[in-house]
Amino acid sequence: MAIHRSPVGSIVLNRCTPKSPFHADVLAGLSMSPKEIPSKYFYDERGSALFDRICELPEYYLTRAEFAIMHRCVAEMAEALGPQCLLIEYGSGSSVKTPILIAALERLTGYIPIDISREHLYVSANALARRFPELDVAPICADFTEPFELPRSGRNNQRTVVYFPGSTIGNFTPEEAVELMKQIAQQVGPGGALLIGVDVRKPIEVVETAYNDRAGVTAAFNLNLLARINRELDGNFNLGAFEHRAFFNGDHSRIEMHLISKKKQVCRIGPAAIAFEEGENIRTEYSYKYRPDLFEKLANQAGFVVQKVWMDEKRLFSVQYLERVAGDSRVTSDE
Ligand code: AVI
Repeated sequence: MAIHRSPVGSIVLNRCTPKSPFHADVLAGLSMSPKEIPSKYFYDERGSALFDRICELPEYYLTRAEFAIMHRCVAEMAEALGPQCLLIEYGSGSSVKTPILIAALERLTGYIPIDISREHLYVSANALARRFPELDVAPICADFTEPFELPRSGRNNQRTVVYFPGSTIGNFTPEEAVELMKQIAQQVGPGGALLIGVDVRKPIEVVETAYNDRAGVTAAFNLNLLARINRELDGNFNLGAFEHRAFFNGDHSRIEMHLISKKKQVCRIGPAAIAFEEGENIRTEYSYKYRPDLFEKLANQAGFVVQKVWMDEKRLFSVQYLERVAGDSRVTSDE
């Protein structure tokens, strides 16, 4: 790559050939104005461990509310899914909610957890295989936002179901969420379904507190992105010169997480130099909070029909059961 200035003039790529998708995406994101880094890069080993800690924080209502729904409503979920499903889990991480579902499903034909973090994936897949010795567990280390191959299943599946808990769908823009659900619709095929965790719009104080915990774990999770760039991409970011900021953007119904430069500075990633003004931000995450009727519109655009919505008692979170519209021309093109 030739030496050049980016259109916004804040990054100089000096004979810098990206070594990996992470490297390419970071350089591309930091050459934009405003700067951004895709949130999927939070989840290296340390980031995944920090996320597990976030899930246990008193302020982070999402995990507890989703657990409560799973415990209370799993029998209804199992009835909706029916017997002999093949279960595919998107972004399985520590797979902590999955055993509740697996234990309730009748004659499950297989379980395919998919995650970007290899270590995390294999540890949790092994634990599940030990806990359910009869179950065929076939983990796939992949970025589920990119095309990936599913193993051929010789079993007699009645239905393929993608389980996508945790409200990770909220980390995509509504347009991206529709595209991702279209991909899922294609993967599950005719008669297939999606069981998905979706965070719900709620008073701003509750949601902002969840992303600004007192113990600073979310801040450490956010700053770990810069530490990861230092570790993996030969970066020299001074973590003390950036701060975590998270706020609710009501117009878009989303939490926005940013890293703010505390001063004017130039940081390096290998030979590339990235200039920051004081107060300049890097957007690191969106987390959309949906009114159920608005999420239903997205599901319909992707070729799904919402059959059932379960919520916790405080109506903080939802788990939704979506069935693929039979013969939907939007998702059947290459089947
Ligand atoms: C994984 N995802 C649903 C989390 C969320 O709440 O959007 C990631 C997270 N970011 C900060 N805290 C948790």
